Amino acid sequence: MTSVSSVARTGMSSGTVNCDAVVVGAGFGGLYALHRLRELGLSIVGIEAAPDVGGTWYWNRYPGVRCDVQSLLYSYSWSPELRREWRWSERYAAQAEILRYMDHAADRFRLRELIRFETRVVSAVYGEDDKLWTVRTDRGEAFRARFCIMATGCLSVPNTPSIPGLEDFRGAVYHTAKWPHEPVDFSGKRVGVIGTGSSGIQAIPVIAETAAHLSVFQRTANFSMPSRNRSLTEQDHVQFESGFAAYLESLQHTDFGRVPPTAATAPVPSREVQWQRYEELWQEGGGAILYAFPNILTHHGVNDVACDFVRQKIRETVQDPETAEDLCPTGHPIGVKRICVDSGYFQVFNRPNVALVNLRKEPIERFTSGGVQTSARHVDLDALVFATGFDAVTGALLAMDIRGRDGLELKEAWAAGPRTYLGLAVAGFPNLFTITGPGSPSVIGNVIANCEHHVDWLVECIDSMRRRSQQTVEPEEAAQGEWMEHVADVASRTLYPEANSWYLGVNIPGKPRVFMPYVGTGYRHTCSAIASEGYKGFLFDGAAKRS
Ligand code: N01
Repeated sequence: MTSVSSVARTGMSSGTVNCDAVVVGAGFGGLYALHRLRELGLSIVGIEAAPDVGGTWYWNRYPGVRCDVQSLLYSYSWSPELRREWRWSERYAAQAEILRYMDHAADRFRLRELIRFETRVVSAVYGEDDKLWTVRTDRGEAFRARFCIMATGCLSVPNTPSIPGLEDFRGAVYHTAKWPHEPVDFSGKRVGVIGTGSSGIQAIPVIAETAAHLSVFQRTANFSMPSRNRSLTEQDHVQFESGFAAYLESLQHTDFGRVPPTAATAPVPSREVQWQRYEELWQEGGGAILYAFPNILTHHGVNDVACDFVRQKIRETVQDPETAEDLCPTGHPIGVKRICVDSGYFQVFNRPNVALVNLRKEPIERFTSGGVQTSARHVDLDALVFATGFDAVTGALLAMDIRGRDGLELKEAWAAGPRTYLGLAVAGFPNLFTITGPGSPSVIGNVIANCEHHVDWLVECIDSMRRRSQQTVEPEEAAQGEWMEHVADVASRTLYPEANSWYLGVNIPGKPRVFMPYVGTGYRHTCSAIASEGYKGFLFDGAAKRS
């Protein structure tokens, strides 16, 4: 394999740049992949569309944006130095602090020098003759690499729904996932926010503080728990550090965010026992209600009580009874859409300058030059905020023209929905790895821990190939098929498929309805076992049979 310095030599010259690996994306997964692959002695090029590192945290700068996983856990675990040097200030870090952390990590490990910024990958094509990928960018550059690592993120392609008349609207238009870098001043403005997922629920209370009037356009009422965000104390840091080894160990077999093996046989707790536990968790803050009982995401009876509990909290919080009812989620179990964690979301509807527009009662018909026309009335607006989410998990992968063996297009291979082995590799696409790909736990649980695991696994695989002088690796179709069946089977035994969530892709018109994340247990054990059994289900130096 090429040495690091040889890329630097060929590096910036015109024509094709040769390297061992291209890493697409400089978010948490991409940065760690660059670090590990360089440690392995590979020559690597990172390619990132944004002007700087951060991935989704670079783009999502909307008011109120912060992480809904506790900051001490939403951190890299692989570097003791980084852990010692960095002090999170709050229980749930705001976007600016997360970006500072990522900046620091990129500088600390000299990762920026490996990355081409403001460069977007347009295609990646596998060459049968030389067994190399040619990766082309929108700057006209081409990179020839043995390995192609897609660290393109699960939530990186914003979704703006097509609603007639948007071009007529004369006010300012924003999207939470493409927020301007300069401050946006809503004071004195009549603002409309469309969407009440995690982004909308975080943005709405903050926008309400300055806007003259805020209209919240809600299609589906959502479950949200209070964050009870607060400053972290020295004691918090000491306590976390003392439990860190145990935390790392727990990651190996954690059920965090997934359905534990005990779910099927777990007893159904009484309503009183459940209610008491939910009250404790409500007071504690955060999204831990999903782990309160092993069967909360598999058993309707248990889940229903949790839903009742949150609905009661909404009714207790929101003074206007009709608004409270409109804000009560009814059509889906709790937790099967990503649970929201908020700072004063339901309370905001008690403000005189905030109104809920229930789109189930009065759907949007069109935008006009001065606002939004629903089936019942015209809502006058000076500014419009889309908090309408993402083409999640597969959006960024399918936005590139990726072609594997025999010119097979990824779009074609995934026409009926994404297919991977372990969420890490795709049959017919040798040496292409996906970090947090569909079919992996990806966005379920702590995405940084998942990124680290995926990178560690693929780096070990590449290293083992190097030791064996193997040139290509790809999943066998049969192994991939079995894995995808397993992913679907596990999801079907839960309540997850009962909501029209982005986990299923249904928020994007025409996207196949396939449950994308793996919500089973033992994922890490499975990946390790497959590796230690000689990468069972993977084929080295040979073309996999395709059905
Ligand atoms: O997007 P969403 P998001 N007309 O898809 C509505 C992560 N995240 O950006 O539910 C009217 O959840 C849509 O309505 P419905 C987190 O994983 C993390 O909020 O489809 N409304 C919904 O209310 C999260 O899950 C953090 O009926 C329309 C909203 O828009 C993920 O990102 C912070 C519509 C979209 O909600 C996505 O969250 C923020 C239409 N035509 C986000 N189309 C952290 O804290 C869509 N909607 C880590």
